[in-house]
Amino acid sequence: MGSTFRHKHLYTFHKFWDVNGDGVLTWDDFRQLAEKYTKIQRRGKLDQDVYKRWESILSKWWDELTQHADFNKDTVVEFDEWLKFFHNLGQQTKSHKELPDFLQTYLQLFFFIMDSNKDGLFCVKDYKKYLASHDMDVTRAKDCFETMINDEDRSNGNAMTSDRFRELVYDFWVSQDPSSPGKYICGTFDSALLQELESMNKSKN
Ligand SMILES: [Ca+2]
Ligand SMILES: [Ca+2]
Ligand SMILES: [Ca+2]
Repeated sequence: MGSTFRHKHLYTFHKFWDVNGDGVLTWDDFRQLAEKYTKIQRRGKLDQDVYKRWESILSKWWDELTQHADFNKDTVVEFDEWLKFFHNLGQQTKSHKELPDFLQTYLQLFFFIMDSNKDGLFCVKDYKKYLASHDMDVTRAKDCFETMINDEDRSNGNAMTSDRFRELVYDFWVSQDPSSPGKYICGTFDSALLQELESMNKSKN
């Protein structure tokens, strides 16, 4: 199911959540995400009260994700289930405003993290910092960023508002079009190796 294009870019996103790197999503990944967000919020410290709050948020996200994406009900979200989940979202929703709650909350947090200088806009400098911190090809940053901006972004000094950013991530998640405007929003994904992706896509059953 789906094209190589979708495999590649949804794999990029899958890696964000597959924190323990075993190729599937489980509660352990979400628990580690709670730790990661605690450290971001507390500047490196694993403050227990803050962690408990994140753990409770992430536990809701995990419940919602498994409800929508764990098709064979084994409490593991395999990569092929992940592809099917986004395929279904593309058919059932028209915009980011119709996404399940946990993805809407995630988009707010994602924008907050991406906007590294916290001026409320996502610009090419923020994009470069993000690519560098994820070991992605920074040399293509300017070109890739330019393919994503529209007239509204140009009137904001070539930068995206939170709403525009969410629109593009939504497009990235659900579009079947290889030249869709949001395809580079999570990075210069097309430097990844196809073989690596194909091995990810094998069912773990
Ligand atoms: Ca995992
Ligand atoms: Ca499953
Ligand atoms: Ca910014």
